[in-house]
Amino acid sequence: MNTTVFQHRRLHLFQAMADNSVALIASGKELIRNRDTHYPFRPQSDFYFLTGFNEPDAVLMLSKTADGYKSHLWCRAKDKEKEIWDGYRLGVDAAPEALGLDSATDVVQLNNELVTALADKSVVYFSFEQGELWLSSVMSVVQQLKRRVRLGVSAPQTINDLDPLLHEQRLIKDSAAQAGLRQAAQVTVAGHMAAMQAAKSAKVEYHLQAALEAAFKQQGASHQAFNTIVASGENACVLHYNENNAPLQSSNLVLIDAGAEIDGYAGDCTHTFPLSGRFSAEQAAIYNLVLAAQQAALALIQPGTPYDAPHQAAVRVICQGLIELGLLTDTLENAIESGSYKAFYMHQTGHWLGNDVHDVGQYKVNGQWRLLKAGMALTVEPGIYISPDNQQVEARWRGIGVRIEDSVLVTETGYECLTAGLPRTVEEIEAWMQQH
Ligand SMILES: [Mn+2]
Repeated sequence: MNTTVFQHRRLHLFQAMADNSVALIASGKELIRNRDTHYPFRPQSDFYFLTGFNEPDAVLMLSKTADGYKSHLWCRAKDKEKEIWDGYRLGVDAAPEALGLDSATDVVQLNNELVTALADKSVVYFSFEQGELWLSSVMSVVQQLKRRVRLGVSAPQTINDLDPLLHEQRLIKDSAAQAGLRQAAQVTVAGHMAAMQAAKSAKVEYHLQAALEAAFKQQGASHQAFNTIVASGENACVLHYNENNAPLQSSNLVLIDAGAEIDGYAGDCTHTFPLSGRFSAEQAAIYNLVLAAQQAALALIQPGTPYDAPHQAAVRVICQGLIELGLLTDTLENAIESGSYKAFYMHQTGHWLGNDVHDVGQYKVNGQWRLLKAGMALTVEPGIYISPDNQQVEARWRGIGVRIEDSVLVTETGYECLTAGLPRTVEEIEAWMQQH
C-alpha cells in the first residue's frame, strides 16, 4: 500500500491539534448478525481516512508533544489458529511499516497502555459522535492518573470533540479522495446502465437490483454505499423504499437510487426511466420538470455559492412547473413562502458526499449557509412525488415519482459531474432504450 496519502492526512490533522494533545480514532468492532455470523465489516470512515487499514478492533493514536508527532496503532495480534477460521491479520510487527506509522502494539494492551499514553498530556480528542465508546475508558484513565499526582504525574484537563477538526478536513477532498469519488461514481453509473439494460427481461424490482449490484461487484465495489432503492410505480413516492420486491408493470416508471462503495468512497446517483422504454405524457411532464429543476440547481454550483442556493433554485422551478401543470393551486411566491410544494417535494436537494454517502461536514457556519469551495463534493437531487392518495390532483397524475440525482465535485471554475454518462433527457432515455 502507498502510505503517503494517509501520512499526509495525519500530518494535516496533527497541525490542527492543540499542543501536548492526543487523538484517539477507532476502526470499530464486528457486529453480530445472528449467533456466530457477522455483518460484513467496514471500518469507521474517520479511521480508514487516516490509515487505509481495514481491520476491526484497531485504534489509532496521534500524539502531539514537544518531542514531535507520533502515530501509534493498537491492532489485533497475529494468531495462526484464528486466522485459519477468520482470515489474515496484518499483526503488530508488520503494521508500522505497512501503514507508515511509528509503532504498533496488541490491542489487548489498549487500556493499560492508555494510562502511559495520556500521562502528562493536556488535551484528549475523540469523536463525540462515538462518545459512549470513549468516555468511560478515558475518564477511567484520567482518574488513575489523578491518583498519581504525588508522583509528579499530571492528567489531561480537557476532552475535546475530534469531529470538527477531522470532518472539516474530510469536507475538502484531497486529490486521492477526488480520484476515489470519481471511481466510485463511474462504477455507480455502470450499475445504472446495467439496470436499464435489464429492464426488458426483468419481472420484479429485485431483478433490476441484481443486475445493478452485479455490475458494481464486477467492477470491484466492496459494498453498496447504502441500501439500493428500486422503486417502480407508486413505490417511488416512498423516499427510502427498499423492499424491492414488487412485480414490474411496463406502464410504470422505475426510480433507482443506488451507489457503489469502492476503496472507502461512496457513489450516489438516482435514475428514473420508463420500463416500457416510452414515457407517457404525464410521466414526461413530471420528468422534464425535475430535470429543469436539477439544471437550475447545477447551474449555481461553483465556489462562493451559499450551500442552500441550489435547493432554493430547484424549489422555485418545481413550484412554477407544478402551478403550470395545474397540480398546485397557488401563486409562485406563496407556494415557496408557505411550503405548499412540500406535498410533492419534501426533501433537500442534496448532501455532502465522500467516504460516507451522507458525508461529514457542517452545512451552516455561525448560523449562515456555508459557501461552496473547490474540493467539496455533493449531490444534486431534486424530485417530485405525487402520492397515490392525493385527491387534490387528477387521477392521471397519481403515483408518479421522479428523482434525478448526480454527484458533483466543486472545481475552481464550477463543477465536475462525477456521474455523467447516463442518458438524462426524455429523448436520450427513449433513444437509449430503443437501441438496447
Ligand atoms: Mn443522495
